[in-house]
Amino acid sequence: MGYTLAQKIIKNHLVDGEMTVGSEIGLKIDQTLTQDATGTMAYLEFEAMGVPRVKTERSVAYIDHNTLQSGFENADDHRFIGSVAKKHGIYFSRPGNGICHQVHLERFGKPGKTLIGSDSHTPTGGGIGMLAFGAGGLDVAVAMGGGAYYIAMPKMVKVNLTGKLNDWVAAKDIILEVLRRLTVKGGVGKIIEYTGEGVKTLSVPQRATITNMGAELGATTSVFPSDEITKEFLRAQGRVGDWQALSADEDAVYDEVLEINLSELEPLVACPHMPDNVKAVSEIAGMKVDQVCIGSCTNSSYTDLMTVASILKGKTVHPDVSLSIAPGSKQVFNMLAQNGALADLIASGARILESACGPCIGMGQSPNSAGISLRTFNRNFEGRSGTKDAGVYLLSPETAAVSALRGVLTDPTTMGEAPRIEMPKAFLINDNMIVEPESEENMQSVVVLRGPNIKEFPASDELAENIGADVLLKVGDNITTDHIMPAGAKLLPYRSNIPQLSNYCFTACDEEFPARAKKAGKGIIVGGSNYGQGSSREHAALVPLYLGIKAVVAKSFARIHRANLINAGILPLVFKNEADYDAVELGDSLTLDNIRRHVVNDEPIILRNETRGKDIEVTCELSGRQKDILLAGGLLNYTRDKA
Ligand code: MIC
Ligand code: SF4
Repeated sequence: MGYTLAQKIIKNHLVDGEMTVGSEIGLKIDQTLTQDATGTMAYLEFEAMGVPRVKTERSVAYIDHNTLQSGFENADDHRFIGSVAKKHGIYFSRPGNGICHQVHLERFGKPGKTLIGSDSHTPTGGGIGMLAFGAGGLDVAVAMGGGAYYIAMPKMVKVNLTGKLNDWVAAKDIILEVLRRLTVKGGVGKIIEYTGEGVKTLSVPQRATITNMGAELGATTSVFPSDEITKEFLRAQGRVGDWQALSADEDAVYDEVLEINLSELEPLVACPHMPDNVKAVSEIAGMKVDQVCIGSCTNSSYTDLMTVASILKGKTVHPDVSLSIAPGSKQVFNMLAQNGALADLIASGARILESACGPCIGMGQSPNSAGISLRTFNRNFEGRSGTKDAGVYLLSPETAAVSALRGVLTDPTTMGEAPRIEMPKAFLINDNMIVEPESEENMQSVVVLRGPNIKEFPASDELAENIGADVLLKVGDNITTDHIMPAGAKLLPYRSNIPQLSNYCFTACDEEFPARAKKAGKGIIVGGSNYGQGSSREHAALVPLYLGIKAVVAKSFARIHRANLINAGILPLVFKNEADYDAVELGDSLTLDNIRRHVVNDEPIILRNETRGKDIEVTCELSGRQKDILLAGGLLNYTRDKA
């Protein structure tokens, strides 16, 4: 029996466990990346581990999220990350160089290698045949120190692409179609592999759009084969030596197959407030638009922005629309400047932003009250844009650009001839914004620069024998980490200041939660299904830890967040019968007895609702390693104990 592409890469990197679906496997990690919003914490954790120099083939620290710098905090964090990187053997991509995933694809990613990044969209690397995962900062710190990365061996899903995209239909429409069919929890525990004749019609940036947004399926990761198209992309990046051919075996066996005929797709749009709330653009065309934002790690490549420039050329953005454009990298930005396309964008009235995440994470450009914002991004969770009552729609650069001109959501297929943009034979290569680390001999001389905004990492205790605590919050299905620990321009500067962040935990759902938690000193959270979807931010676990949360009981968890809870020493418990979700209410007193013993021996766990006199069965499926981490009170304690 042959292997799928992902199974081949896993097999080459397996250092622990067996490749049976659901069981825990440890993977050797070749490359890591961090961004600044999760990076400060990751590097504090790396320092706490006491490893002098990273042991990976390549580790890169990017600055792309917190670039607004409305106070000293972000600039201090950039300096901290820059100096820590220099000292410990990490390449440093300076602010202005671009969004981590775009730059990593251009300059560092290699087919067949493993990559983990402290950002949920790290699977973008699957566009050039890498096996790339989003992870919490602690997992990235451990990988930098040479430790394995642990996941549950995923199921394999094949998406068989046939046909060819019609004019005006984009890669974004392919992944929106997958989201429409599988939903935001349809990818949990699965790797999505793209195969079939249709793959040959897609460029690397198009493939990367698709693997990037596989994060919204909850998938472990997504991957494309590495073929001649990959080779030409790497050649154009001056890195053809990094190429190798990779594909699944003919007789590979998949757990699930999805057929998509590219010729049958039409422009699609994800409506508020979930990426899987997908409709055809033609269904809701004509809706008045207030804002259009083009960019983000999903759609800010050279070809994306050249397409936009050719649509806008010689025209003016509709008077009622604010259009912002953020190129994904300095390479893209510079190429647009050199070939004149930037002049076309400026002339049309577009507001050009620096190469960074920007509006995608609420760093500026929040829409007006109840505003309708069309974005080429990957997430449209309620409030993420910074305007709570805004309606954010996710769509392709093509649909975004034509709608910006018309002032209403417009089906681009009604616009006549589509622009044709060729992939460049050679990209503009200038790595002057990537700082190399200090040599091993001189690394001791580097002084790490810490600002006053960096506060202690919250301490966690060993898992208690008995837990008694009240339900401090009860929430519904599909709670995102943006609900748990909101981001945006006001809060992102405090990513290294957990005490300050704690005042905003869950305020998107319940303004009173932080005060209630501080008063109680300890508590339990009750959630629905797919709890913790979205971002990889470990702050969504560290802040609850700081607030005394001992356990989260939910119908099901998203992968990265569940791992972050375990890493923080918080119990992720699952209702054995989903209906028991209704048997606990806000304020109920709950007890868990002999929990250490039950966890160690895989015994049934009873959650007793003292208020209602009801016993509820919950489960906590853990690998041996995860048990040890929880017993120790988190991954940091566990790693220290082991050392
Ligand atoms: C996001 O898109 O939500 C982020 C901001 O990039 C996060 C990381 C973070 O919260 O810092 C992610 O996707 O992991
Ligand atoms: Fe940045 Fe947005 Fe991509 Fe997250 S999804 S890495 S905030 S561009």
